[in-house]
Amino acid sequence: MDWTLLIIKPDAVAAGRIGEILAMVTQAGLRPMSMEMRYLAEAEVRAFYRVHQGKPFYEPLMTFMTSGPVVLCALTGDDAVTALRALVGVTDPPHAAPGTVRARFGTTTQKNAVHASDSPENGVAEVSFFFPAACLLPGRLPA
Ligand code: FUP
Repeated sequence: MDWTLLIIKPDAVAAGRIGEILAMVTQAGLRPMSMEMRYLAEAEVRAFYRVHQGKPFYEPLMTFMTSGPVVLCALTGDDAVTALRALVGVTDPPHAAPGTVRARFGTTTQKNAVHASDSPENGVAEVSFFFPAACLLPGRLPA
């Protein structure tokens, strides 16, 4: 069983898409284990996206990700990482397959509606970044 982190980004929250996105996620068999809606602090966003530091889109991404509330959602399921990435579609919404979350609700590479972990290792790391293991009972994170 994988863990994966879904973030419904400020653009999709502002557009009123939380319910539709969560419906797609649960209908795909993914199981939400912990969820929180709030603004992210700039320091959190900087740490979360640290692998992209120095890239031209990094500073604009900080501004965007702190521009409004997000929904953080820890998901589990068999092959949850692969299942969520398939449901979400590729990074650039115009290139995302029809029916995917980003095709339906994203607009640009930056305002692409959601984040989804890209590997099982990153899934555990990203869920742990936002949620203490105690919030995830009974499906505790692997040690
Ligand atoms: P993804 O794994 O699909 O979220 O995409 P990446 O890890 O490549 O990108 C990380 C974040 O940077 C995404 F939120 C989108 C943003 N980004 C840009 O804003 N501009 C770019 O040219 C590439 C990525």
